Amino acid sequence: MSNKPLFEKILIANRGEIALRILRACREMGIKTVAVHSTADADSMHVRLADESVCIGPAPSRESYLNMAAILSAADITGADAIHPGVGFLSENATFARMVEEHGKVFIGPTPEHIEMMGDKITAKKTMIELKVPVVPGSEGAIKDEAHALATAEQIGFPVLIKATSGGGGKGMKVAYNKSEVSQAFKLARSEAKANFGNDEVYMERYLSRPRHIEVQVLADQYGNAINLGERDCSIQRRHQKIWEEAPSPALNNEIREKLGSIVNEAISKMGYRGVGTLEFLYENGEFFFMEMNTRIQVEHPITELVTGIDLVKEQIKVAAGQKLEITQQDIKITGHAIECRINAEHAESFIPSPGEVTRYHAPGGWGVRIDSHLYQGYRIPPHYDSLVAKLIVYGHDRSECINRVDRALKEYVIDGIDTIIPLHQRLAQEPDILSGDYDIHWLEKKLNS
Ligand code: MV4
Repeated sequence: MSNKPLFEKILIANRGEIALRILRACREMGIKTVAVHSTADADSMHVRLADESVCIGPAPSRESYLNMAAILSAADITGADAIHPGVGFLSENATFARMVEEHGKVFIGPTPEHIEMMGDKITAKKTMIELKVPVVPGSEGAIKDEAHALATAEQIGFPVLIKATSGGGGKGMKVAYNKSEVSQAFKLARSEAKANFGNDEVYMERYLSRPRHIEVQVLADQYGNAINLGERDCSIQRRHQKIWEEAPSPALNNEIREKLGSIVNEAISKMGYRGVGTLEFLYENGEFFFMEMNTRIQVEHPITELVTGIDLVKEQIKVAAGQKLEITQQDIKITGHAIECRINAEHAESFIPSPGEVTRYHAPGGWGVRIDSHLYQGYRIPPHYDSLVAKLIVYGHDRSECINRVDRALKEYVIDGIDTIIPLHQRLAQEPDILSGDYDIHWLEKKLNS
C-alpha cells in the first residue's frame, strides 16, 4: 500500500451528536478514541462509548470545550496522535490548529493558514475573485469611514449590506435601503462587529433581497486533488440557525450544478486546500454569489453522505493523515434526495430552550431513516450548550418520497420530558411551499410571523 498509515488514536474535542458521529467513524476505521468532556457531560453518550475519556473542566464552554491547554494536555496524557475538533468550539480556530501541530499532533482539518484566510471574509472574497469564483458585487476591501461608505453605496447601487470582516452568522450585518440610511448602518455594523468579534472592520455588498442559501461540499487531499459532492439547500432557517436542509437543492438543474461544481473544484485545487470544506453561496435569479467558506465538517453533512454514499468524516480523517484521495469527480453520482430535520430541545413556537430529563425516548427507523443523536432515555440535557439534540436524516429515491418519509418518521419519534421542535417539522412536511420547493432564506421567518 502506497498510502500513509492512519492514526492509532484520535481525541474528539467536542460533545453531543457530532462527537458520537466522529466516534462511530473512528471505530469503523479501527482507530481508538478519546472523549473529552465537561463536568456537565460526564453521563454523555460519547463519553460512554469512547475507549478513554478525560474531564477537561467545568460546565461553561470557555473553561472546557474551548480550553485549548486542557484539551492538549488530555491528548498528551492519552497519547492521541490526532485531534478532531468537530463543529463549533475550536473547529475554525487557527491558533488551536497551530498549537496542535506544534505539539506534534495532527489537527483534523485544513492548515492554520487556510483557516485564517477564510476566517477573514475580505481575504476570503479576494481569494475567490482571483480564483474566478463569482462573488456579490461590493467594496474592494474594508470601508474606512462614513464618506467612503456613502461613495461605495452609490457606486454599488441600493440596497446595500454592511458586513463584519470577522463576521459570520449574521452578527454585525446592517442593510441600508437609501443614502440617508448609510451612515447609521455603517456605525451600527461597526459597533456590533467590535462587540462580537473584537474587530470593527466592515465591508459592503449589494444586498440580495430574496436569495436561497446553497452550499457546495468539497473534499481535497494535500496533493492537489479536489472534488465536490454536490450542494445542499439550507434556506429554511431562523435567526441564522438552519432548521431543515436538503440535498440536492430543489432549485438547481444538472447543467447549473455541473458548472458551479467545476468552478469550485478548480478553486479548491488551486488554493492547495486540504480536508473537507463548504463554500456558501447566495443564489438569486439563476445567479450564484460566493459568501463564505467553512473550513470544517458541518452539522448538515449527512444529507450529502446519503445522496453520494460517501462517508465524509472517514474521508476527512484519511486526507488529514496525508492519504491520497481515492475518489475522483467521475465517481460522484448524486442519487435520490435527502432531508435533515434538526431537532432542537426548544419549544416549537416560542423557541425557548428546554433542557432537562428525557423521560421517554423512541427513535424512528425503517428504510431510509438515519438518526444522529446522543439522546437516550433518562439522559439529562444540560442547559449550558447548543440546543441541537438530534438530527433526523431521511433518504428517498426522489424528493416526494423523501418528504413523505420525513412525515412518517416524525410521527414515530417520541421524545418526552422536554420540548422539541418536532411539531414545527411536522408542519413543514405539510407546507405547500415546501412541497413545491418554492422558498428562500426569509420564508420560515415570514411564515412564523404570519
Ligand atoms: C447576504 C444577504 C444578502 N445579500 N449578503 C447572513 C449570514 C452571513 N453569513 C451572510 N448573510 C447574508 N448575506 C448579501 N450581499 C443575506 C444574508 C442572510 C442570510 C444568508 C444565508 C442564510 C440566511 C440568511 C438570513 C439573513 C440574511
